[in-house]
Amino acid sequence: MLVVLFDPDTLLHQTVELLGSKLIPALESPKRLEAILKSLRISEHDVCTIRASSGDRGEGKARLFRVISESHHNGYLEHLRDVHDEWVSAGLIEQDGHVMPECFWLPTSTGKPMRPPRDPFARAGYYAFDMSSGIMSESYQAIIASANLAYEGTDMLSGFSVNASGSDVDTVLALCRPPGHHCDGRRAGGYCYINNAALAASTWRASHSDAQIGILDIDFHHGNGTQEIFYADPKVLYVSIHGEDEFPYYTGAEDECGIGAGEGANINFPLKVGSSVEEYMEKLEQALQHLLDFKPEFLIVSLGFDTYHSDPLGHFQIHTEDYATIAETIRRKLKDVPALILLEGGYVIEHLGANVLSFLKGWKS
Ligand code: SP5
Ligand code: ZN
Repeated sequence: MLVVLFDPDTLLHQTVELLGSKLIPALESPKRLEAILKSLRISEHDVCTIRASSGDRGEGKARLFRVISESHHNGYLEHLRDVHDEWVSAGLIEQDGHVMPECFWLPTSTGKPMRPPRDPFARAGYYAFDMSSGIMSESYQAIIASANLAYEGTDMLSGFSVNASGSDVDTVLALCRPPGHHCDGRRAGGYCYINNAALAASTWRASHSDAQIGILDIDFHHGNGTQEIFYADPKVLYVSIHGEDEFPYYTGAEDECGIGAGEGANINFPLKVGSSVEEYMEKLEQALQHLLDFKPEFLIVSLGFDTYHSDPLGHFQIHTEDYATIAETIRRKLKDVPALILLEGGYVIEHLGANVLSFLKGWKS
């Protein structure tokens, strides 16, 4: 059985970004989820609504934060929670303003370790790597709601959760926003603040120690954050298909294979801008074979719809019906593995709903 998870608090985050050289409303907007929800409702798909902000304020929440802390620095998490208020108190912005970084941390020859500046203005660039990760008054609430969907979804799949409707749940689609795969645990970027895939892997491990976990990243962009977090980890296989030399520009090459014990457990498939669905499917088959050989007991899919042909941030020739083929191919290859599907990017709002429905149709066929 497939469950779709949603938290209304994820709609609260709505910020700005510097795209090219223009400051605009971020393309990663609440309208994306609203469009997906509308299509799911019309098609009479059940959507299970859960809230991170209500109900369990005790042990459950503490456990969520404990698991987030495994892959995210405490100073970074405190920054996400506090920096907007700090900017308002310092008179840098009004309550409805946005925290944006000015200057980023650079590696130097001084030998000095990275240390967060106390000044909240300077700190914004210490905990970010680009200018598409603004922070507004309700960002943190949405970020935690998004992360909680990954966390609860994983629990459902491991038969752990009080929310589980039964042990026959083998797939969860978590309608996460903001997305996660660009966050490396100490920097926001590419619209991402908490790495939901890393959080899901940690959650699974809490009840299945030593588990082999597979991550398939099919957002148009390379998941630099997920790669970074698991780069030395032999138990997590990260496989990504993404636009070659596209954002985030400095990662995603074929020769990035993991390090130390993790060598071989990171596989990148950069694909030329403008690639056809046939070229895409060829890479997908290869990616899936690697995952199958790894024998994961839990599969995380970082699913982006910015591979869509007319996406403003992606450049592959993929159409709505192709998402059914992609999903069916994944499912056929890894059929008995419980799967958590996490929403990452995808910015053509008018077609997002249809693309999600197409993917779900293929997955269930
Ligand atoms: C989750 C996700 O899909 N994040 C992607 C964020 C991409 N943001 C930067 C895109 C830059 C596109 N190139 C602009 C060139 C302007 N001349
Ligand atoms: Zn993307």
